[in-house]
Amino acid sequence: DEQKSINTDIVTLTRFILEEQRKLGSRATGELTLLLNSLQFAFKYIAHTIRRAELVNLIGLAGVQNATGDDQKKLDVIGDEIFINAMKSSGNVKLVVSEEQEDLIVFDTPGGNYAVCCDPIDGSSNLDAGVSVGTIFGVFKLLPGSTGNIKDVLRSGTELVAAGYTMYGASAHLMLTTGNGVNGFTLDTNLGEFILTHPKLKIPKTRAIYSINEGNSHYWDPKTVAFIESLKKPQENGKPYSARYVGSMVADVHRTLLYGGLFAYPADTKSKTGKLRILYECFPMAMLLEQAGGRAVTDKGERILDLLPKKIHDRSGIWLGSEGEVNKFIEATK
Ligand code: P6P
Repeated sequence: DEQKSINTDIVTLTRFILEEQRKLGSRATGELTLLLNSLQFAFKYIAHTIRRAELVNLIGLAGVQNATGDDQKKLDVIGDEIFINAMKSSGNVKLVVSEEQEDLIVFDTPGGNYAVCCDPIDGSSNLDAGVSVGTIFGVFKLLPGSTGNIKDVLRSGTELVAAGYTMYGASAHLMLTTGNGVNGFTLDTNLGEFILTHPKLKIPKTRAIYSINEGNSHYWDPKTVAFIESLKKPQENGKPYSARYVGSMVADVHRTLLYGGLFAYPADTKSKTGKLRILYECFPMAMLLEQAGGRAVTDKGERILDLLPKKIHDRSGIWLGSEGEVNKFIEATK
């Protein structure tokens, strides 16, 4: 009956982060805990703003272009401002790299030992169609003795201390890793709390789903064309792969994390270095996938997290998902 189904011991994100901090014992300064709490406020406020967008007609072009030349939608600009203000007021963040900002932002407020890279509203081109979009983030600790400069973010993804995304769909889903596995939280709008709903999430080792924009196939490497074609043939079990592509990275990666499969945005003759940005799309998703037992590699099969970006908006081709599916790609195209 109703009584039995009520969980009287829910784990909120706040409680979860504090429990994680306690596990670290004296090594934990509590700073990352405070930073994650500022991040969760930003996600709650962006979720709230996106929900209202349809109502208060915020949707539509803001008439400006962002650093990477995408048409900027009003919500892109608002999401970016919400995020930057939440990071600045946290007192823990020294610098921010945002898809929406050409240069990195160094806060003049004293203190702050972290650098946050983010795409405030990834997939925003789908907003008007009500498709799920999301905020993707990666957190670096400043280099020893640094007061905050570009060297704190032009580094290997293996140095990230936290990464994840919040997908704004029917509910807001936050998938987070601090290097100790992946945990998923769902925003309860009545409580205003993210609740732990996917503890210790692991991606299935294989799944016959591939997720790629086949509209680019004319520009792909021939080996990529042959590999994707091979997935369309009946496999050992007599069935071909299913194709699933939303066109919003957060939505495509979220489905891949939960169901398994292979997501890819390869570099090609049209986008020679790929489309997705290393610092705030490839690195965070690669850390999440590896922490969930999956893989994330470049078109040549190298580990995404080992890349070293030279500029803050550098891009890379990316293949991520179930270990078995990424291995299949590497085997077929080496
Ligand atoms: P395409 C959205 O604009 C985005 O940056 C990612 O969220 C998404 O994976 C990709 O671009 C979609 O690109 O070329 O398939 O529309």
